Amino acid sequence: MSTTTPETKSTDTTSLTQRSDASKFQLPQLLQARDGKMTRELLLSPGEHGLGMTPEPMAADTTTTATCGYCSTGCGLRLHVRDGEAVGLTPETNYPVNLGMACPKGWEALRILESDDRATSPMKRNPDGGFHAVSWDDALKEFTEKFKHTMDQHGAGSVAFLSTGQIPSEEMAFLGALAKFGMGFIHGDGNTRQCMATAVTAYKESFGFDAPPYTYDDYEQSDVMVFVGANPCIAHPIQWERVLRNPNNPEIIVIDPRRTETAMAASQHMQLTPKSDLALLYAITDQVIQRGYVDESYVAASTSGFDQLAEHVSRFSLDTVAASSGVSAEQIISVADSIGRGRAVSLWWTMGVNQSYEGTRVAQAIINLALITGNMGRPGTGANSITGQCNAMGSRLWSNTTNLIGHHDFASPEDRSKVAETLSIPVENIPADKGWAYDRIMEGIRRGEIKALWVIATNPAHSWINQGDARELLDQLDFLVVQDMYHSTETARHADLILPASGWGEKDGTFINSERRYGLLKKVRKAPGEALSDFNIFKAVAHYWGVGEMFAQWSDPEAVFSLMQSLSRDKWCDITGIDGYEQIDRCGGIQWPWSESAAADDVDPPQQRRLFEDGKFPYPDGRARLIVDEITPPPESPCDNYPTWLLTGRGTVSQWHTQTRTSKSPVLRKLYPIQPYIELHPTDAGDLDVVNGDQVRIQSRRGEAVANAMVVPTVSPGQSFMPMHYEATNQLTLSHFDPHSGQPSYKDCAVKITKIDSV
Ligand SMILES: Nc1nc2c(c(=O)[nH]1)N[C@H]1C(S)=C(S)[C@@H](COP(=O)(O)OP(=O)(O)OC[C@H]3O[C@@H](n4cnc5c(=O)[nH]c(N)nc54)[C@H](O)[C@@H]3O)O[C@H]1N2
Ligand SMILES: Nc1nc2c(c(=O)[nH]1)N[C@H]1C(S)=C(S)[C@@H](COP(=O)(O)OP(=O)(O)OC[C@H]3O[C@@H](n4cnc5c(=O)[nH]c(N)nc54)[C@H](O)[C@@H]3O)O[C@H]1N2
Ligand code: SF4
Ligand SMILES: [Mo]
Repeated sequence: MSTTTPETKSTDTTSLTQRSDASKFQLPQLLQARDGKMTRELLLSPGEHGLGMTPEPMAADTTTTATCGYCSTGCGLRLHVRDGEAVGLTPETNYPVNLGMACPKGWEALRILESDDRATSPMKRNPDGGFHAVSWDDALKEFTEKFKHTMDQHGAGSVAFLSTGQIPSEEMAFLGALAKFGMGFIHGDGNTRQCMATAVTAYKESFGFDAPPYTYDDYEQSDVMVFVGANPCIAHPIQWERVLRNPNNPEIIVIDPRRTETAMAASQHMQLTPKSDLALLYAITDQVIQRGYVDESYVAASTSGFDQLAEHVSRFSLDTVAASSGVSAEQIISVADSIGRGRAVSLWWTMGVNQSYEGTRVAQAIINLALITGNMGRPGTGANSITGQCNAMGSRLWSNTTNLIGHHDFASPEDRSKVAETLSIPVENIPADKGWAYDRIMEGIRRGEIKALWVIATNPAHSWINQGDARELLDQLDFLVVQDMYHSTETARHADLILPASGWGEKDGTFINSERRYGLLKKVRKAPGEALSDFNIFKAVAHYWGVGEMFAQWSDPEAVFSLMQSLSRDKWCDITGIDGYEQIDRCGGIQWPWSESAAADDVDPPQQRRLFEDGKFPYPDGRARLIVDEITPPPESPCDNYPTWLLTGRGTVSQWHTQTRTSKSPVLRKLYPIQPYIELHPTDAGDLDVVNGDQVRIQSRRGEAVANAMVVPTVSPGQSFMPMHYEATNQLTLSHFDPHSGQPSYKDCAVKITKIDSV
């Protein structure tokens, strides 16, 4: 299968995307001209074809607020609406998350909706490799026939979906329920496997529930903050602003192999050898214990496993760990003292931990430190995983991928009955098998077991680890459907069918941010051409598959929100007390949990709430588990042939992931290097005879890439760093995973760097 870029759209459709005045659109004529049978108007009118599609009304206000659709900070944005169409935005001053601030991505959120490569009609691959536009009717028939045929021939396990942390919870819930209960899929996962799976597994095992305990107010209430493998200056800039507002002159400790923007602002930077976190955290824990900082009454009342923990960490002597981690014994003691003496200590982690082949145990080492020092459930404390995408937390609760929808368990007959009853679907439609995670789906393709794949709002041909291999696997499929806002993504190039989706600003629903806050996104723009919200695409698929009736009550996003509320009843993530979207809007978002009983007095929820204030955890005995494990070496360390560590991650505030969105803004494009670059230490650059800006070749055992050298002292000698935003980066990375969470270990492999001599 070739990888040609889809052909450009007709002039008519291009002009559609560029016009800002909705009233001038002449959709019916345009679409009828291309397809006499089914226009978007028909598709959207409930009566026609029995589709029951939701009309997509425009907001009529002059201004309205919505939660940003990029990172998990979940800033509130005020949208300025003229003639039913948002024409500008400003950060919302009266929103408890961002208090009037936004980063450049947020400011530019509307601009990127207008772009020539927006997918404006379904597109089907031609036999010669190109694409041609087809009607929704043709596309949906093709979709249904191909998936049904594959399942008939090879069984329910031969198909899968891969989704995202970037669509609203209601759409995730719909997709997961439709695919697994309606269409009979067994396998489905999301890009949150690349991102949050480790934190989920760590919390579930340690607390008994996937429950990040904090609220952003904790950034302002701590007196000691420890950031492990997190660079919030770049990746969560408005959360970082909250740190800067802390009035306690907090001590900030950063554990990161690079001297990041965040590390530069820290009082202590532990610049450790990559992947030495577990030993380092155990040594710190041992010092905390030895130096008498354990909160014994908290440990006795709220935890189990302290004796094993103490015995285990006692094996991590200062000298050995100092030698292996490159962090001095004095600094280990000093950090232990800071954590031990702090009044309110919070520990935060992100991808430097989650994206590690032993990340689950590293996250749990962080959780252990918070627990044994009693830094939990009080203002300014917590073991706090910062999420990544705008709705990463939504996907954890609602995507129905390897967890049964609403934090239930596929393996549990009681959970299956509860879900079936709540959703009014036959219980036998709910598989008892939780299905495969992302890495296993990819391996399933390799073995020829997965033959058809539906990809929604993610771009694996760029973002999956060891990209060359991933692309080969995508080409091995009999049928690949890509549902995206843009037809030009790296993954769309491998597709057989492209379904055009509307994006943030063009649809309604809820996102859940890092501090468990449900926030609203709103439709303030018409999607271009025939693009439909993912919600309406799922509805149309349900109809064409013949299960429209099963989803009759899934009429619009708010109706699905109400189903989600029922599913959450009596769980830690209970949201039965929320009085619909209106209350979420009025209250500046609402954090879970907010149960009916909490709401009994008819009060609005307080704006800043944290979990575990009473020292009780979700396990039946109310105790958190202190979990430890053996250290394992990285599978690929630098050697003679590949002498340099390659670290990867976020490069600038203005770049988002695979750049399908951020590259569309002229303003953002000015704020980051367009060409791929690699950060090198001056000593290494000198050895390679490379100066800033020189082109270098980077080779790993998987592939090779070319990038400009950025010579900076922020990486250590022997280490290099490439942002993930460039296609080149994952051509180098090594497929390896955390065994507990299945999350890819993106940040450790070995490369060889050579100068490319200019001619
Ligand atoms: N501007 C921007 N913001 C974003 C995103 C974006 O694409 N662009 N993406 C969002 C998403 S989905 C996510 S998941 C978050 C990610 O947010 P972060 O996790 O903060 O960002 P990263 O740069 O991926 O990784 C953080 C740090 O881990 C360090 N690291 C690498 N190896 C190790 C190690 O062995 N140990 C330790 N301790 N640290 C290590 C890296 O040097 C890096 O500084 O950002 C979100 N915010
Ligand atoms: N080397 C390396 N690789 C990494 C990482 C790293 O640190 N290092 N980080 C990993 C992490 S944490 C993450 S989260 C992943 C992210 O990886 P991806 O999910 O592949 O990256 P995105 O560019 O966010 O892709 C989202 C896609 O959804 C589309 N889209 C946006 N909104 C909508 C919508 O509403 N509907 C539909 N249908 N489509 C939409 C966008 O156009 C885009 O194509 O990358 C991972 N890859
Ligand atoms: S910090 Fe995150 S949520 Fe806030 S404006 Fe920037 S991208 Fe949007
Ligand atoms: Mo992520």
